[in-house]
This record gives sequence, structure tokens and C-alpha cells, in this order.
Amino acid sequence: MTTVTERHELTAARVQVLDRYWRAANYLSVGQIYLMDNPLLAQPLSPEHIKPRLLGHWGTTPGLNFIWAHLDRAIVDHDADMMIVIGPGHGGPAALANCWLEGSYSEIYTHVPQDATGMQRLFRQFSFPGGVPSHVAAETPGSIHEGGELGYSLSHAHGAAFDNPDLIVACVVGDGEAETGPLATSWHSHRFLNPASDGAVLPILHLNGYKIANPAVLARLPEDELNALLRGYGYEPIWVTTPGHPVPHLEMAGALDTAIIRIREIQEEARTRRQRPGQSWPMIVMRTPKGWTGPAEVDGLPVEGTWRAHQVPLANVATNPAHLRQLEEWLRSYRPEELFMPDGSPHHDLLGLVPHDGQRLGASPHANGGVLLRELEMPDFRHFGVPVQAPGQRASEPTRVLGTMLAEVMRLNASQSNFRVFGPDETESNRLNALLSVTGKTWEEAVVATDVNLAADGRVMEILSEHSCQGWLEGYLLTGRHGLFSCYEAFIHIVDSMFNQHSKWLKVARKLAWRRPIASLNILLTSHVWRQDHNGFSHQDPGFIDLVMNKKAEVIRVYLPPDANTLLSVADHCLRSRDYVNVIVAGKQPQPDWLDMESAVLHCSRGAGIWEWASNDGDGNEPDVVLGCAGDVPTLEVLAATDILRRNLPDLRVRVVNVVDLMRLQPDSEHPHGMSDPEFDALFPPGRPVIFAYHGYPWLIHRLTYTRASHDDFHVRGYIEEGTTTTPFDMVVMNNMDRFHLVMDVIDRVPGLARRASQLRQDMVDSRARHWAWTREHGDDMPEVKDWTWSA
Ligand SMILES: Cc1ncc(C[n+]2csc(CCOP(=O)(O)OP(=O)(O)O)c2C)c(N)n1
Ligand SMILES: [Mg+2]
Repeated sequence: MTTVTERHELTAARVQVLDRYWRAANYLSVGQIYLMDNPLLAQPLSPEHIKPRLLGHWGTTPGLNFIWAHLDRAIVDHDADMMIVIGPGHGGPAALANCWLEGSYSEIYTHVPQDATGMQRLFRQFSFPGGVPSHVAAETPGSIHEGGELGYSLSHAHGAAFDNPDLIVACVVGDGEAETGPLATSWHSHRFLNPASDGAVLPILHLNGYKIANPAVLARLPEDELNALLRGYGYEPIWVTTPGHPVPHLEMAGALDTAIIRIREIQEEARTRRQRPGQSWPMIVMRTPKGWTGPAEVDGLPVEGTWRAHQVPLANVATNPAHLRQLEEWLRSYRPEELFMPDGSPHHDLLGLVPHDGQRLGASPHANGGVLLRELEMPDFRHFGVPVQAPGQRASEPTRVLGTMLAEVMRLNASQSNFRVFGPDETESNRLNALLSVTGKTWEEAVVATDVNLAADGRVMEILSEHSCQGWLEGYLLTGRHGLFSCYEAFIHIVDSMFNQHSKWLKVARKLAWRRPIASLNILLTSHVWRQDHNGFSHQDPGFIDLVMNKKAEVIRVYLPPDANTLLSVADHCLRSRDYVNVIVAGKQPQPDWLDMESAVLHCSRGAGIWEWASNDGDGNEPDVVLGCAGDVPTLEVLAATDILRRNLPDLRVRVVNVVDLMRLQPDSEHPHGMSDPEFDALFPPGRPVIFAYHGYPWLIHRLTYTRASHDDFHVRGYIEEGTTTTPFDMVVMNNMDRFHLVMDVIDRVPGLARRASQLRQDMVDSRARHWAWTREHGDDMPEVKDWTWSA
């Protein structure tokens, strides 16, 4: 075990400065949780100084303050470029206290200056209506990580470090956070960090022993066992412990020095000798009492060093005079009169080890990535389009075509090192192979002769952890770069919650003028529900879109391009956009090419429109029926149904409407892309049946259109949770979205048609039966289905 003691020659005077700074940060943290007035304790504390609702988390905070103080010292001494990611983001008071002390807070929020008025506002606003959240949040300077939902700190930190060769990301990992799945897998992240061209992450595992109400597993392991675990993950742990007093300033300073020197050695070796050092990265294991420096006991029960310190140790301060007295003693134990001038500004000397300008942790430009964002060099996507003489005559694999464009994006941006593609071992499966002609898949470990496409400087990042892919990409984007995450549609649900959190972050960040726009989070969902040929039911789930739709309209976009050229147009748009989560659902299996490039561009810019070439309602006529479609497979079935209808019922006026941009279906009052009612009624005339084939769960289309005049006319087919490993057409039959069923739906819903088209309807029922028998006998779809092409 590497326990660092006495290594550092900090002078006693500098230890004093560190300790005074730490006391100041702790004082400011307690003040935020409890006080709304009397910030400097100029008067004896009384109930009217206390917030009516005591909200926040004290337990983690003193440890975070200790870490921040020491990082400051290390940045100054090593002239280091660092940023901080705080896993236990519920320790918001710590980040706010430190930003206020170092001045970065008041520079952004000028109404909270570094004086008594500012201190009072800093205290009052915390967890207060109209104020700031209790967590490290988008509002918090220096942060790319909210930390409310635990587990993503290390993956975010690594995302920040990729392609930032001079950056060291200090990442505090809570010992409770470390129990989460996402955090547990993210210990592997450094295996994808190239010491020659990436920065470094310095994990600081904070063993304060407890979560909310329980011990933390890692904190209770025998130290040699935890040490072995971390060494197995490829780290060289440096231990800092507090067996008692005094405060381990020398140990922490020594640990940081050792870690930074080691990081630079590893990088130096990789950069000058071009050798993979094959050695472990340093990390710090810091054991401190939870709620350190807070009340040792409350009402006769131990608090400091126990789980009871997690939130607000003294809960009844306004009503219980003993608690009030105890709070005052606690606050005064930091001796605020020694830390702050009478005007409330911090004593100059305690700021002696705080770095300047952009080296301050609250002012790191990396944590406001938009200021560093460089435009992506984009090729002309039209160049990669597939030729389309007439609709539906040829087929392409849309994602394979997209791959050729992404490869060019990768090539064009290689020199500025700001574009990466992420995926859980699926880049090839998702047919984005062309990327691998211009870059490798990131791999820093050993390579054997049978490996292909692996490269230490590869820019396609694959790890079989959707959590890590998503976390890396989020960290990469939040620090001002660009990227795309391609994922099997069903398994994107693994990161539902991470998507939620990123969307929330974007919603808040958009309103903060000082946070500059960042590149959108682009999620490509492929190997989708309808064509999970190898896999079956477990891999069939289009529900991510439903989740996405819950989020604020201003931050989410969902696109369902029906073919290769529309996919190119959509992808170009998404890669250029800012501050959104773009979800693109597109197949990898051969799909008919419906639109030539110019038509594709026009169609995508409309987002939804009539396909005149497929419709026969002509100009000036109202259709008898509208066949709507969104998604590649639904589009195919709708066109095949249209073909049957037009051949068999030539008088029936059929209109085909394709929707690429799902948001178009909403009213314009709900989404910036939404259609006005007149626009919507022009596509879907009220009183005319609409048979709508949709990629996902059908209810979503109802949800999006329920206020429309024609909503009662909508009959939606989609995935109704029927599936297995079977043929492509059997999948749509199982879910009643097949061409035959769509024709039946038309016959059932167009007034008067049931009587006129009873023979056709019976043929459709028979066709479904024939399909059933054929597939069960031959194991493949009927030739009339497989070989069908559009010929109208
Ligand atoms: C994913 C997730 N599950 C549960 C919670 C609720 N929660 C908030 S804090 C906390 C305990 C965190 O413990 P630890 O990571 O050790 O932080 P610290 O002790 O530093 O407060 C829990 C379970 C959460 N925020 N996120
Ligand atoms: Mg803990």
C-alpha cells in the first residue's frame, strides 16, 4: 500500500493558509445550509437568522472543501491545468463556497459580491425559492457534472480528458456512488486514455464511510482488499487518512504532488519515447469522517463520522434553543472573525494559494465548453448520397451510407481532434464501418495478431457499457467537442436516466447567458425493433422515443429518416446543431431508396410532407384516406399498402404523408418544430381517415396529435410488444402493421368501402394466412413480399 506521509515540505505557514482557507469554505458551507441573515455572526444567532426550511447536504461537504483547497495549492505549485468533477454533487455548498472564495462566483453573478452583502446573498439563495439548487448544477461555475444522480463522475471526467493533453481532471468519487453500476464500470475508462494525446483523470475516492443511512461497502473493506481491488483496476492508490488530529494537510499535499508528478511522468514517457508505460495511473483514496468538523453529537447521538451527518445535522434550529446554540458554536468554531474582514470579504492571506484567472477551478474554460467549441468541419453531405432515378427501385443500407459521411467528418476534423464516435461494441454491427478506414478503435491495452482496427490513437470509442459511452460523450461535449453515440435501439434504455439528466442540464444551461452553447448530443439508434433479425424479442424495444418526448421541447429532437438520403440530410443537420439531444432512428438493413438527394433535402426541411409520387389524390382533391408513416419499415409497409390499394381500388384517392421529424406532429405551441393547425389540417384533412404506421409504440402518435381537429380520424399501427426471432415481414404481421393489415384498416375506415371492397379485404386476410403458412414452412418471407418493389 502506498501511504504517503511526510513527503511534502509544505512550510508551516502554507499549511496555515490551507487550513484557514478550508475553515472559511466550511464556514461558508454551513452558512448556506442554515442562515438567511447575520452572515458574519455580528450578532448572537437568533431564530430569525435561520432559514425556515433547512435543506442541503453537510456530510460530504467538508471533505470536498478539503479537496478543493488542496487542488488549488497543487495547481499553483505545479502550474497545472485542472478541473474538478464532484461525484457527490449533493455537496453543492462546497462548490459554491469555493467559487465565492476564489472570486469566480462573483465574476459571473455580480449581485453576489465578495463582501458581507454578497455573503448574505450566497447564504440566502442556497436551496431557497428563486435561488440556486442544493446540488452542484449547471448554475455552478466550474461544473460539467450535476452529481444529483450518482454514478457518472468518472465517465464524465474521462470524456473531459480525451483530446485535452494538458488537462488533469480531478474526480471525486463518493464511496456510496462507487456502488452504482455506471461508476463501477467506469473504473475501466483510463484503459481508453491515451497518455500521448489525452489528458489525465485523477480519481479521488472519498471514503467518508457512509451513504444516507448505511455504511458504504468500499469504506468497510479491509484496506489491503480495497487496495488490491483498485490495483486490479489499473490504479496505484495513494492513501490519505485521518486517524485523528491533526488534519492531514501534509499527507494530502504529498498525495497530490505524487499523483501529478506520476501523471506527468507517464505522459512524458508516452509523448517523448512513444512508449506505453504499461504502468498504473495514480489515484487518491481519502478517508475522512463524514460531516468532518461538524457537531460530534446531537441530542446525545453521535453525528460526525456517522451516516447521521449526511444532510442537516441540526434539524430543529429555529425551534430548539439547544440546537440553535449548538449551531452557533459550530459556526464560531471556524473563527470567522479571523477569516473575513469586517466588510465580509475573505482575508487576503487565506487566498494565498488560490490560482488565478482560468486556472481557478470555478473559472476553468473547459467547464464552460461552449467557449472552447470549434466548428466541426463538415463535408457536403450530398456528395455521399445514393443515386435515385425513380422511387424505390434500388436499396441501400442507410447506416452504411451514413458511415461514409461520418468517415469524412472524422478525416476533416482529425487535425483539430474534436470529433469522436462512441458505441458499445456495435460500430461495425451498426454498419458504420467506413469510419474504420480513417481511424481506429481506441485501444491502449495489449494487441494480438488477430485483432483488427485497434489503435492507441483511434477515435472510435467502444466499450461494452452504454453508461460509459454516454458518460464519455457527455463529458466530451460539455468540454466543447463534438460526437455521436450509435446504439442498438433496445439497449439505449440502459442510459434512459443519463439522457434525462443531460436534458435537464441543457434546459438549465440554455437559460444561463454565461454558459455558451455546446454541440448537441447525437444518438443514432439502429439495429432497431423491426430488424433485430439475429436476436429477437429481448432486442425489440422502440420506447426510448417515448421517454425523450417527456423532456422540454426546446432541447429534444427526434428524427425518423425513411431512407439513406434522408438520413444523410438529418445527420448533417444534427451534427451542426447546438444544445439539443438529437435522436435519429434509422435502419442498417437494405431499405428502398425513396428520395433522390434534392427531394430528400426538401423533405427533411419540411419535416413532414405529402409524397405526391405515391399519392393519387391529385391537386385540388381531398383524399379519401391518408396513409401516414414515420420510420423506415412503416414507410415500406405504407407504400406497399398504397400499391395494393391503387391497383385494386383505382378510384380511391390515397394520400401518403411521411414524417421525418416527429416533433412536426405537435402543435406549434408545444414545440418549435410543431405545425400550426392549418398546416396540420392541410396534410390530414379533418373528417378523412388517417391510417398511420409508426416505428414505435402507437400511443405516442395519439399523444402528439390529441388536440388536432383530425385526431379522432387517426388510427395508428405500431409496435405492440409482439416479437421474436423471425422474418422481417413476420415482425410487422405480428404487430398488425403489415401492408395487408393496413389495407384492411383502410377498408374498415373509409365510409362505404367495406361493402365495395369486401373481396379485397378477404384477400388481405388470406394473404396474412398465406404468409403465416409460408414462413413456417420455408423459414423466409413470401417472394411476393420479399421481392416487392414500388412501381406505381
Ligand atoms: C443513482 C442514485 N441513487 C440514489 C441517490 C440518493 N442518494 C443521494 S446521496 C446518497 C448517498 C451518497 O453516498 P456517497 O456517494 O458516499 O456520498 P457522500 O457520503 O459523500 O455524501 C444517495 C443514496 C442518488 N442521488 N442517486
Ligand atoms: Mg460516502
